[in-house]
Amino acid sequence: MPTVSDHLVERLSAWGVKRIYGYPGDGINGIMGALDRHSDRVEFIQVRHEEMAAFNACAHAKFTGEVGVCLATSGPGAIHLLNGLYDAKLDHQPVVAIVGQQARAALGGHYQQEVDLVSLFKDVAHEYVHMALEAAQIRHLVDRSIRIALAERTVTCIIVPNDLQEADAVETPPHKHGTIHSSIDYTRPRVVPHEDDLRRAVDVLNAGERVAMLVGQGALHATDEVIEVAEILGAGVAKALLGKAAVPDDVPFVTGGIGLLGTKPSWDMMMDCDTLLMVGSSFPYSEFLPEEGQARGVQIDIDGRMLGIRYPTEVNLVGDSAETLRALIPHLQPKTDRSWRQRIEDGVREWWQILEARAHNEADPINPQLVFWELSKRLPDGCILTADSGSAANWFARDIKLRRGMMASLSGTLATMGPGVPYAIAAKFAHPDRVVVALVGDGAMQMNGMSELITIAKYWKRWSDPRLIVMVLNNHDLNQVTWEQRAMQGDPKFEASQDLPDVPYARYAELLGLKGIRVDDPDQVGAAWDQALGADRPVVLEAITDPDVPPLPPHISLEQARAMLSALAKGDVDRRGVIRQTLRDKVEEFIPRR
Ligand SMILES: Cc1ncc(C[n+]2csc(CCOP(=O)(O)OP(=O)(O)O)c2C)c(N)n1
Ligand SMILES: [Mg+2]
Repeated sequence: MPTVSDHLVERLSAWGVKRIYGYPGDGINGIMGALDRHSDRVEFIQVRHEEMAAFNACAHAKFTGEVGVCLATSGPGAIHLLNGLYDAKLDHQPVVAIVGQQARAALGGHYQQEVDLVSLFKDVAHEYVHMALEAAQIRHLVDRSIRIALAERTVTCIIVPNDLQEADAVETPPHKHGTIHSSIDYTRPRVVPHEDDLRRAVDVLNAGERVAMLVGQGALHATDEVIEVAEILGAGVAKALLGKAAVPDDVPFVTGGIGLLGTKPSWDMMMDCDTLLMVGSSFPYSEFLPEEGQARGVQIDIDGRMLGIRYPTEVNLVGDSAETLRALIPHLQPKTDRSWRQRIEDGVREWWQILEARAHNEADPINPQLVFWELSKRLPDGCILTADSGSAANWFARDIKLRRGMMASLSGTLATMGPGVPYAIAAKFAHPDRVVVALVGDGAMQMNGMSELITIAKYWKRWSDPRLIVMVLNNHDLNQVTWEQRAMQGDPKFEASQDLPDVPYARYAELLGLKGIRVDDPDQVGAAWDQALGADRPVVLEAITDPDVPPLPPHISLEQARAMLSALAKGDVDRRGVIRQTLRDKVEEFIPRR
């Protein structure tokens, strides 16, 4: 007789779920038993911490478009999931969390590990969180949790008490009053605005003389359409972080990132445009967008809730980005005056030269930008990149030139530390034939990455191409925040909070049976990447980098410059190095170039 847990696993499998990331506990022993019995259909991947399982599930969704599934025990395991689930929710990824609970008869009895899980998950999984009380619920709880996660691109949760997990399955509820008869199958709709609304957008876009496009993760599948529209409109294309792979960085009118991690050509374009076309992006920082009234705006988003909240756009279109752009294209008039476009392309060309020069500025010992610059030149076709929150996200955003067919992601909206390595692991499971590179700081490595190296060591032999490179920026500093404190608060570096203990990451990797490469000489950075990319197993590439190289916004405001000077005046411990590096990088922008 199949149990409720067998039924649960079979139903997940029938939905196409092939892999579940999780960690065991007595709240889910029944489900673990069923996963063992069905291991030919659904693979269980054991991680070190439930937060990682949630990051894995989020990354699975990001890199496959499928629903990601994670599993945790009641109480502590469920609580551990939360940060990863919020990462998925905020980045609009379909993730289903399955968690155990104490036995039904014990609930309400201050029982061991009894946590009010429906309330706990009520925010992160507000679209759908339910606890099963009856075997007959399992079928529709699975069906609805997956369908709602996919349809709303969000996190859902089902809670299964441990005694129910072992009860006899009810695969088909009785045909009577008070039962639910659900089914599998979900297809994404084709969402295109009405013709009248497309027309209104066309009028705005055709009237503009200096069009700027901003694309985000909603445009990841609309590469050709974005490029074609930009060609017709003579526009430049800036990219929000999650949309970095939407348009290749080698396209001459792609201005790159926007915002604190962005580029000067994106900044210049936003400051001078008269028309803004936003596609699949909810980039939050208004100071990097045109001032209200400067530009007429059109926004396209699949989710009506995300429209008209970043810039007072005049035409807000609910639609799939590729479909909607395709519908607009026949009505757009080619801009004959190409001077705006020319200005953008000139700015982009010059910016890449500045980045190259900045990457080659001397530092002590290695300039972190050089590490990214050297990787960028060597990226294998079809590789997948992940980055962690920290200065790595800056250099990833700016210095890496993604080409067509590559994928890249990070925690875009929650901007949490710690997903770099677990994202990379999920990328390897989803695409074992592709090279995956995680770009993480030493803080993130100490927080999550080091323990997840154990997961890599456990599983890497299953991957057809074993190459997974974890690059650690070993700067002994929580550098991104150290710089924020300088530039925003005008505070000097607070060593008690910012300094990180030194850890031999490469040697630790070797201890685990992985390859470890440590580089502290700028002349060896390229060779280190070659070695890592040629390895026969996963690699930790530890780069000893200089914390005094500023991950500065493309355009420092006067206030930020003042704040920084005051931080330095208050006796910043790294003062000399900071001034030297800031000046070096700034000077690069003013050197005239061919
Ligand atoms: C979970 C979490 N805690 C704290 C932060 C704030 N934070 C953002 S970046 C950062 C520093 C990261 O340091 P590290 O990983 O060493 O990278 P670095 O900036 O030094 O390259 C911190 C503390 C965060 N985003 N997420
Ligand atoms: Mg660091």
